Amino acid sequence: MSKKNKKLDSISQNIQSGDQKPMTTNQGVKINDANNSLKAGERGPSLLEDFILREKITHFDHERIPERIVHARGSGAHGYFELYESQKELTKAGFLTDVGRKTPVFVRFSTVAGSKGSTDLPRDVRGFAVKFYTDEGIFDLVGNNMPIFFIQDAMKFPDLIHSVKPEPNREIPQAASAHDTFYDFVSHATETLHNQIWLMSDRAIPRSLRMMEGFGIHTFRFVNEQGKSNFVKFHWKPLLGVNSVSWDEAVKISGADSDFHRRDLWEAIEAGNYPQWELGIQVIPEEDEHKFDFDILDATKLIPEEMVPVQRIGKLTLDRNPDNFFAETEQVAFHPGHIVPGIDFTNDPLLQGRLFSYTDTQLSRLGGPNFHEIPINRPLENPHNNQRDAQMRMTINKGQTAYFPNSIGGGCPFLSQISEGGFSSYQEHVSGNKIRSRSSSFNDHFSQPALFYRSLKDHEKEHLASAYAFELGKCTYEHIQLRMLWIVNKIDQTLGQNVAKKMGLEVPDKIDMPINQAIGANMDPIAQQPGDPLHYLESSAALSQTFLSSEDISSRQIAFLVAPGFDHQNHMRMKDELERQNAVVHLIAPTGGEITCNAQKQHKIDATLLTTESVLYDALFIPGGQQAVQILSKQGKAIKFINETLKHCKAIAANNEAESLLEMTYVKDFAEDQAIFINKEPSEFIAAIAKHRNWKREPKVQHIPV
Ligand code: HDE
Repeated sequence: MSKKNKKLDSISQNIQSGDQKPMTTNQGVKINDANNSLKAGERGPSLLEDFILREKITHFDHERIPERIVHARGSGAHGYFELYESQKELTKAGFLTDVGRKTPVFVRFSTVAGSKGSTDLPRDVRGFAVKFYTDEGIFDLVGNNMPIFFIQDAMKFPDLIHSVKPEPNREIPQAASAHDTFYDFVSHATETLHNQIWLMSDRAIPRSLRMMEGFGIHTFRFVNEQGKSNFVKFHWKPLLGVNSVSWDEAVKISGADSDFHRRDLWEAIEAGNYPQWELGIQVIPEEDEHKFDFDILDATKLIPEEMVPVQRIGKLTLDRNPDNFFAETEQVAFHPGHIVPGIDFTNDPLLQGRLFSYTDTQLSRLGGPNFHEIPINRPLENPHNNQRDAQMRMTINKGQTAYFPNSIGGGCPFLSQISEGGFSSYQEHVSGNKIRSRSSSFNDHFSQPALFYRSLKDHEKEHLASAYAFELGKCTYEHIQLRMLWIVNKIDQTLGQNVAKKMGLEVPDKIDMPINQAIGANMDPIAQQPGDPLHYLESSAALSQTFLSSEDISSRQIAFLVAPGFDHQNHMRMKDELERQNAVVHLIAPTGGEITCNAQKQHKIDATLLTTESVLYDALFIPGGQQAVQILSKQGKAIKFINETLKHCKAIAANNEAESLLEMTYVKDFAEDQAIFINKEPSEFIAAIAKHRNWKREPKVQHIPV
């Protein structure tokens, strides 16, 4: 399949390879010796005139640029978006009306709090930023994998981020919300609770970047050709379903392979297992703006899919890895303010603040106002206007004029009528006093966190309570722990009691907020919830991640535990079946290189018990073979591998002699388990892999000591 698209064509002129080329200086002079500096005598001092050394070292000295203030750790990929059906009743945006158009995209996924080199598996929100290179200019949908945000007003963003980032005195902890300053802030600013409870859920530790939803979060506007506007919320629905790892796995993955998500995305695309999402929209007619029990301009609220269904209107496919991480993934500059005709903003005060921040931050991160000229940031058509000069200007603008209107330049570049695609802002009627305040319609901080909790399945609720107990258990100030317990209990009493029990604390009857007066309006959790949480919906199925599942096992990583003499027939039968469905089989043995099976054939080992861990795999198969089983049964790491796979509720299959190996593990106590298969058909194992985990096993494996 051709991976060419208009954007890739446009950046191809900047792609370079040194293949078959002589090495040169940046000034184009061929280099004869790149190993030694110029010296006065072989053992003498180096000479300042060595322009080759000076140039090389100078460039190296300046290789780093500031990492993003937030979302520093990220992974990107190219792809395209295709529309199912014209949305022209709603919007005039070309990429949403022109069926058959393939719009190039670049997507960057990220964690939020950690530094650029931090682990892929912290408990954190994930960024999901999509740059559409449309024929009408760039549209960026800069969203997250959770449908709501922590705060309602941009004014509080630096406080939120300062509280979650490493504490400033010791720069500890890295990429973790489990510390005092975060919970000190959260327990004062209860508007954060909704995003905070999502952060405690499994959504915060995805199995793969390819298996998470994305959300535009804010309410945006669609505007059609007739100038009619509707409110809209954007969703991305992954075709691989939504899946997570357990917290125990996340902790271990961070040690075993801290690039786990980055590698997973890269390898899936290289293998042709292209990740896909459907673009969903929730449309709210303007007349319905005030019909909800919450304010649709409040970014801490979602609109349950039961109230406004999500219509799937198109598909995103990621089919190409970047050529160069820095040039593309690091230098890409997203901005919620990059919109095209047919899309517009609302007065969400968080969105309004973001509209300022994203250009501003690039000025220091990318070094000046010409960052739009960097290949990954260029729109499909070259921009034409009278902006000029500044650092690193690439464009050579011809002509005598750099102002508008002009006659010397023939009036060019000229303006476009709205009918010719000229952007014109939606003419929303606005009136009001100039006031630094927040609308009381934003006040309910507890109803939606409670709805979220009520909507989860039992195993998700239990994970969530453990996450709270872990995070609060890492806080060292008891008054912060107690304040949080009181708040969590106010969200839902069964949750509050469960967390308190896990922590060995009691939920307090009341909390002291002695500094209320000093912290100002909107910061008193007691005042912020008028009455009890509202029950406008008992539960919303779409809030549980079990809502989106998939039968597709492509790119799932399956560990085959083997040793010399392993059973060839069982191995091949399972391998063929898994690979037919595009799953990835890894042979893991006590030692590397090649080993011989019981059919005297040689097999290349992908990883050894030393170089890999069970947490990097989705399921385990042991093909048997008498000699192999004997060898494996003497390897403590093999036993641990099996027990850990069991503990993490993954599917396990084994044949013949391997049963005696399983007898040495806790698997022997799980004869009735729905995801354990001894001498069964590969199809049964595969069906269990597609279910991701057998969560029913979870309460029964707590005693397993791995
Ligand atoms: Fe961001 N955010 N943000 N944010 N954000 C940045 O921009 C900011 C917010 C999001 O892969 C920064 O280029 C403010 C919500 C993503 O490059 C910065 C506020 C949502 C990314 C910034 C928010 C996001 C960013 C850092 C509150 C979900 C990574 C570097 C008013 C809808 C994009 C940069 C990428 C990045 C500011 C709130 C998502 C500093 C001030 C809400 C996915 O400009």
